Amino acid sequence: MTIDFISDLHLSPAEPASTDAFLGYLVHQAREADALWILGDLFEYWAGDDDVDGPFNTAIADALQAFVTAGVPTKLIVGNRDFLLGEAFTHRTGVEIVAEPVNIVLGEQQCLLLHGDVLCTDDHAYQQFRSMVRNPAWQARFLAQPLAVRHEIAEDLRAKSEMSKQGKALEIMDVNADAVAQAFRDSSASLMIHGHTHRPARHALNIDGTTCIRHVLPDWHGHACGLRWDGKKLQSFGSP
Ligand code: LP5
Ligand code: MN
Repeated sequence: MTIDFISDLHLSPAEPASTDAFLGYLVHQAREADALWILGDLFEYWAGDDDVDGPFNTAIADALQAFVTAGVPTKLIVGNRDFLLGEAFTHRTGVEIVAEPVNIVLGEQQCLLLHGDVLCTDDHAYQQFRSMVRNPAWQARFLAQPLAVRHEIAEDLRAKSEMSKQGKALEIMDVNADAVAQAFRDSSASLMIHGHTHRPARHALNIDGTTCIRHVLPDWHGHACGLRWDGKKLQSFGSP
């Protein structure tokens, strides 16, 4: 059983290299897998499922639909950029959206999958922002606006985010050790895979006397990369 895990592609018309890498990955390397997990931030941002057939998104949706139809089941956990992906996207592409955290079995081990932003509990401003935009009433009000307006708001939020990150210490934008330990305890998993922080690594941790491994996925920046489970072990692919 071969399973690929990818995240943080941040696909957008402004980054054609990542789009090309993703389209190429879906017709070549990913076809060797028996399943694909996308752990959030597939898109730079997602303004709502009614944008799935917009000029840029059509190519991505078509490629995903062809990939799933070719026989590779694909599941997705939403990220902080594309949390508005929903049922219509699933209907269009065949990609199943699953609520985080997800427990899967890899070999003999339980493995916890998540985007990773919930672990960044020291970033109080972000967690407050997250609670606001994950509120269904807030989302309904946002989605009731015309698509062009939503694009403007999303672009504005991206700019605000970039600005606000400049004023934050790097440590607060990483995961909090206690939040990681608690996630391991709550799930009984000994493996964890997440993205979001853009700090690809393999961290070995002692949680209550058990060695637990936290894998952090890389972001794409124009080339396909992630982790592959080959039936026995997890290995990075595509990282420079
Ligand atoms: O994304 P990234 O890597 O730059 O930084 C994240 C956190 N930022 C975000 C914001 C996203 O980048 C923008 C999301 C676009 C989604 C568009 C679709 C739908 C929008 C509305 C849906 C209901 O997630 C950043 C973290 C960083 O990760 C590291 O973990 O620090 O957090 C922030 O920058 C948040 C700020 O600290 C606080 C919020 C500033 C903006 C407040 C404006 C609120 C008004 C909203 C009006 C629409
Ligand atoms: Mn993210």
